[in-house]
Amino acid sequence: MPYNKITRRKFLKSSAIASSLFLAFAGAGIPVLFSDEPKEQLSNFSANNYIYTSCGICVNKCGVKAHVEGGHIIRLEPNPHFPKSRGMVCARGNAGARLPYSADRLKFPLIRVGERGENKWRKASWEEALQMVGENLNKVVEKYENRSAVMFVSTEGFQEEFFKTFAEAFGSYNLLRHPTLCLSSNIQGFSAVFGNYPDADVKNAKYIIFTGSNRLEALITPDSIDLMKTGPKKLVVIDPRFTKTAAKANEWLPIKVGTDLAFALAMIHVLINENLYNKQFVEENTFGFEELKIHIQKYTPEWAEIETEISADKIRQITREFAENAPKSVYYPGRRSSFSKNDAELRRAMAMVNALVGAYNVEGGLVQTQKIKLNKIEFEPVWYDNNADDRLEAGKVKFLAESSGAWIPFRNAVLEEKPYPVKAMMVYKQNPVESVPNRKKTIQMMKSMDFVCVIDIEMSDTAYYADVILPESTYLERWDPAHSLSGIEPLVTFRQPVIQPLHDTKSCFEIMQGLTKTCNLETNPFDYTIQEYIQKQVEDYEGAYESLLNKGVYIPKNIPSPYGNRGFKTQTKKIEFYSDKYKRKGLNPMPVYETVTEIPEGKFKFTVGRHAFFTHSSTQNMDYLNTIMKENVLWLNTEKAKNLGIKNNDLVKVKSSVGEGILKAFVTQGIRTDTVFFVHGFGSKSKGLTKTHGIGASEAEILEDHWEPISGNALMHETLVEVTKVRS
Ligand SMILES: Nc1nc2c(c(=O)[nH]1)N[C@H]1C(S)=C(S)[C@@H](COP(=O)(O)OP(=O)(O)OC[C@H]3O[C@@H](n4cnc5c(=O)[nH]c(N)nc54)[C@H](O)[C@@H]3O)O[C@H]1N2
Ligand SMILES: Nc1nc2c(c(=O)[nH]1)N[C@H]1C(S)=C(S)[C@@H](COP(=O)(O)OP(=O)(O)OC[C@H]3O[C@@H](n4cnc5c(=O)[nH]c(N)nc54)[C@H](O)[C@@H]3O)O[C@H]1N2
Ligand code: SF4
Ligand SMILES: [Mo]
Repeated sequence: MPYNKITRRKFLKSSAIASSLFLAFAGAGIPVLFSDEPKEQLSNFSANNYIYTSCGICVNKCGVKAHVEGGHIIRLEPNPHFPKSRGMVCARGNAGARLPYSADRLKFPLIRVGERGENKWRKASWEEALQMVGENLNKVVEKYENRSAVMFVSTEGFQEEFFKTFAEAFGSYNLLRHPTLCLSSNIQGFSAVFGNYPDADVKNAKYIIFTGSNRLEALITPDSIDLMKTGPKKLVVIDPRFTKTAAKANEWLPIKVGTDLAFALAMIHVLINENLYNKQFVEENTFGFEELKIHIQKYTPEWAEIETEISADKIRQITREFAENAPKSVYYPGRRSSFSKNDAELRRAMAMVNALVGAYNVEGGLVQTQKIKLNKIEFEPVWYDNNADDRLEAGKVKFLAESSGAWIPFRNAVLEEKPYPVKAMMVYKQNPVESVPNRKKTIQMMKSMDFVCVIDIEMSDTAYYADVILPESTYLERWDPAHSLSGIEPLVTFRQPVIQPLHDTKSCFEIMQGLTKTCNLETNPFDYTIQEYIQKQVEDYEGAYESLLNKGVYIPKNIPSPYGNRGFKTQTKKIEFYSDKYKRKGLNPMPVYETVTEIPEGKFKFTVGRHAFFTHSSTQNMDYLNTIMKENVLWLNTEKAKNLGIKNNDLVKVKSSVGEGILKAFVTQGIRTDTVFFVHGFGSKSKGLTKTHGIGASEAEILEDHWEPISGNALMHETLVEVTKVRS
């Protein structure tokens, strides 16, 4: 067999950290997994009724102070010691207080008894469930003689590192994470130019352009709060939809979907041709300016007007204002960039606009983030006979992030069973049935597996198609490792339980300890308690562990100023307007615009996006949040609605080439005539999500599975749909 057979094993010498640690904890032994003993005493619990931890409802991980009375959560309040969230807990963060008490939680392990997706389960003990997972994973490895026949699926989260460690110890290369559904092309584009993916100094910027960034609904801390509290002198929002951020902007430019690269290239044209760029900065810090100057000549504002439907005069005006306010002006990098086919190149062009005016590593510009380094407990990995080229989708993506994978080409390769079969799936805290475009294909992929295990807190649409479901304790019931949050103001956070687990659930850490045993792994990477792990992580910083326990955060003294040139990690050690690296990969060394496909009469571009009450597909079923919004609705332009005979609240069908959904219409002037939109996370398949099952429509059902080959990112705004009235 050509792929990673368990033939050759090589033991790496563990690093100095690892050996000293293994010595230090040699006496601790493997924690007893299946005892009936109560879990560890909750720290700080008896001392007072406030416990510091961090929110687990979205990627921001805001600091919270849990008010607990008699073992019951009263409220989650903002942690005043936590600068990143600026003293804020959002609606979702507040509603988190109800999460442990949700009736729809997974309360004990479940084993499937009917067909996949038939919703027939039986209750199992942890011993039985973990045993079953171990046996099945080993069976798949034996049958296909390939450890990578098991795929590991997870999204960022504190405990995710234990899941990834387990995957590594297990010996599979096929880890699939969220970035190619989210921001891969953003990271790729900005890093190609700067050598890193910077943050925007929103607090100090005077002029900000948001292009497809909805910061007042798609919350990113501290940006969203800084935008509300201080705000720039001028805010320009480019979005086909009148979002809450657009409502707060000085100008809203409803751009034609997928054409932002034309806008950015025209800005570069104006900056260079009108001599508005920062000559000294460009001379000292950049590479390829002369090539860019020639390359950009064809991209005039008049040309961009035809593509974007934003007037040439407006593009000139915005560019001049941008230059006037520089270097305190920001063409905001944004976060999700799984948009349209030009996206990876758009992000390069946006980086170049910022670079041309010298808005880099200066107050009010883009700033290279800092990160506080934490220790890890290393383990001695068994190196199986495989290598990174054995990733299933290897060779298909030009800049594949091997540790995150690329979802859509990976799924295609599983379905084709090429170059080798992948026949088991372990999922942690990700919901690919709803978060990967083309739901039918994901379900088909899951049905093609010999074995599927999902670790979740509720019966997600992905858990619904599993063989074994392992329930995790919620973020308020468990210890989570320390986590270093990078940014202009970096810090370290963690989680400690604020209440005892309410049901027969375990943390991912405990589950991975259990699977290490039941899979008979050659190595045990979890030979410590979680508190020992956290202490090890922060041991280089005096008082850090105590600070985490007592304040929920640790910030070292003497963090250097974020401003000032710190060099560029590019090939030329300069900001690259021209990329030799791209050229060598057969790509364009400078961004080239590809015209978007026309939208035929009777069709619309389907777009996706955030809502302030919801996190992706995971909070729509939550108490409080579901009360505020019970279903999703289709944003449809007033004029078009009239032509189609559709009125507000009429039931409409949205249909693409891969699927359809039925939901109510929201007739509005706040969206372009050629574009429609609805909020993600409704129309669930799972009957275990009692508030969203069959309510509203699912985006994943309608989205076609387009992707781009530079970063492997999914393209969620390349689907055309038809809208028809079902009934009034
Ligand atoms: N259609 C559509 N697809 C999208 C997007 C979109 O807007 N529309 N957005 C894209 C983006 S930007 C991203 S980042 C991805 C995100 O996509 P995912 O990473 O899949 O995130 P969620 O949809 O929030 O699903 C998270 C899952 O984790 C579970 N969960 C929550 N807390 C815990 C916990 O403590 N432990 C465990 N074990 N499980 C937990 C939830 O119940 C849920 O099933 O989606 C992408 N896909
Ligand atoms: N409340 C809340 N906040 C969140 C999250 C959440 O789930 N809920 N998720 C977090 C995560 S993981 C992410 S990735 C971020 C996402 O943060 P953002 O990327 O800011 O938000 P999105 O809502 O995904 O998409 C942004 C906007 O792009 C617009 N758009 C669509 N097509 C185009 C186009 O062609 N051009 C332009 N200019 N605009 C277009 C959409 O109408 C939408 O308003 O949010 C983060 N914050
Ligand atoms: S933005 Fe809201 S949901 Fe996200 S971590 Fe902060 S409080 Fe929690
Ligand atoms: Mo995301």
